[in-house]
Amino acid sequence: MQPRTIVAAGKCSVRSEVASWSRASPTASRRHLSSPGDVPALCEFLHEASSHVAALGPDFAADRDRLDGLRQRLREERCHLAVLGQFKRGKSTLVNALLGKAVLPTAIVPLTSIPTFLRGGEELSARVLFDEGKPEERFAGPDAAALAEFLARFVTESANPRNRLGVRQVEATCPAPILEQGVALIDTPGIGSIFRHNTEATINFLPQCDAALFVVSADPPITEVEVEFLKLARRKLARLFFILNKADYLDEDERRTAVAFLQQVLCEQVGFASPPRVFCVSARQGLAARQRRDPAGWEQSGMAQIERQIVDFLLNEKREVLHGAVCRQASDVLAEVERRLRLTVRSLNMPLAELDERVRLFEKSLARIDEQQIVLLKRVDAEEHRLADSVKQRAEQWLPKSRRFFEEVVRECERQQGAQWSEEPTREAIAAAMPGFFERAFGEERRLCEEELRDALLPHRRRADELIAEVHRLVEKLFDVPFEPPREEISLARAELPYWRTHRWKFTSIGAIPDSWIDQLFPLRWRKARIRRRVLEQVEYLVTRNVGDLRYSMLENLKRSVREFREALTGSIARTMQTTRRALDSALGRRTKDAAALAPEIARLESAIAVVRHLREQADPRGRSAELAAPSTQDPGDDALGPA
Ligand SMILES: Nc1nc2c(ncn2[C@@H]2O[C@H](COP(=O)(O)OP(=O)(O)OP(=O)(O)O)[C@@H](O)[C@H]2O)c(=O)[nH]1
Ligand SMILES: [Mg+2]
Repeated sequence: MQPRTIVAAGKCSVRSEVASWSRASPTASRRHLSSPGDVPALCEFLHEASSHVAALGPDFAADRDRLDGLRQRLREERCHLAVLGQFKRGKSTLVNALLGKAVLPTAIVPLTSIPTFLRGGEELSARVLFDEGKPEERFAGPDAAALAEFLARFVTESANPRNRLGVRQVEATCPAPILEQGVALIDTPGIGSIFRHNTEATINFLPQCDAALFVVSADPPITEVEVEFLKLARRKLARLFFILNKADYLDEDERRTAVAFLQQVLCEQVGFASPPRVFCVSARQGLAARQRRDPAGWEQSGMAQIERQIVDFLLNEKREVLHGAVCRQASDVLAEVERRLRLTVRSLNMPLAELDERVRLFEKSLARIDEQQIVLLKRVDAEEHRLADSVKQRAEQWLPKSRRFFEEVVRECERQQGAQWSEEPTREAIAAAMPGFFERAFGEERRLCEEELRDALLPHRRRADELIAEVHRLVEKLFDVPFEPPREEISLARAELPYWRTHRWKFTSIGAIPDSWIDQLFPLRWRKARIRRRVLEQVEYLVTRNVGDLRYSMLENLKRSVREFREALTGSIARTMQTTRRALDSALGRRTKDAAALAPEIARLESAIAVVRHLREQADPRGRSAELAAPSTQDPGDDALGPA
């Protein structure tokens, strides 16, 4: 799109320029931008702003990229909605119903063992990622049943017991209206089954979800495992909705009783202050209704309510927060553009000798800021070493903790089996407990590591902000261009996919048949001692390997987080320095022209400043752009552009 204002600048006055811009897009933008749900209007605004900024020349390419990045972020925004619950409550069926297609495997035995992440797409497809460099597996094709069959090979306990295939992540796309609206659905392994690591893995990835549907059913009523899980989930999830599934088994009276019972438990045992709303549905009937395109059946199944009330609510709520953040960031980018335009204008108007002198002073001070940046980066390096030591120390502590835990598992087996104590069931018990124990350890470690990292890096982030502010203050002092410190730090960074890892913790393997034969030849006490020695050797081996993996994962996470932090930090300081330098260079370059030749140049820049200010006011009508009068562009005609 050809930018309207700036290309034409220089041929007309600032007043007519800005006035014509205002006429071209009257109050419409203002009205749209103030409505948080209107993502298309905000996208259009960002596109327009980006075109204006791009037309200012290559020195503004990074600002244009930032505006384009915001637009991209807005477009890609998704609400991550997980479906949680005890095994066999109908979670996978509920996701299928919301999609209108049976793409996830379902069964009457505990099944889903690995989370599946579903996004919108033009056709059905899936991708399975593995640990240890194994090539990914892909599916594409129109057949939902074939996709379900493909997924069943990887995400089910029966086909991939204890994740022996080493699956790390499973993603699928599906052309479904709910996914196109911006919801991403995550089907999760059931909690409380005999596969305890499934429960722990689900708990570990809760912080990556925006909200969850917690699925229960009347038969059996909510269990102790669910209550315990909910106590945890409540702390980690901002939004939790309750679904009573399999309502088709119940008549009206039974439904009322089941809902009342569930609400009572949620208040008395989970700690809700007032009874949360419970949605009664039949996911199975809902899916069937969707498949035969029967809107009345869909409504009757109760699923329509979930779609309407929960999903719409979540999307709007999330959009509102994001809308505000994007507007403020767009306003900050435009403020920065405006600041540099002013700097160039100010420099063009300055006597040449004075300009040279000030640029020299500016460069001298920048060298000092550069040095401080190097000191800052050294401190971040030292912080990384300190944090890595702390991760290593904590990992060491997991060794005795896990030894104690598994020695107790061994003792418990011995107690239970008495004189019949044998090796094989003990190894099985260790194998069953190992992934769950380490999933929990992983969750605890990650939480601690994140807290420590945040506390450690915050002062350095502040110091970097101070250095950036110093560059701005320098410009303010030398060139009289006002500086506005950023109002708040808004992080829009969000992983496209939740970054959970499905770990493959090491567990027991081969039985020791020959040893157990020999054992029979010994008296009971000796036999037990032999078994104990062998299983404890095995415990030691497994515990050491798993703690090693835990430590490796944590150190890798730490390295990645610090690297990203360092890049963001140096990036923002360097950007501020470079762009300011370029604004000055550009002014110095133009100063070789004679004064008369500069007049249209200055008029063009002033007109651009007026346009950028106008854009800022739209992005952030209550922001401070309006308060900051622009001395060089102050023009009676600008009054029309005052704050809304
Ligand atoms: N009657 C009835 N049966 C249902 C309903 N929803 C699911 N089921 C059945 O319940 C069984 C379990 O369904 P799944 O969707 O596999 O349950 P899940 O919660 O994903 O199970 P896991 O993955 O093992 O945790 C299947 O036989 C489904 O057909 C429902 O609304 N009504
Ligand atoms: Mg399932």
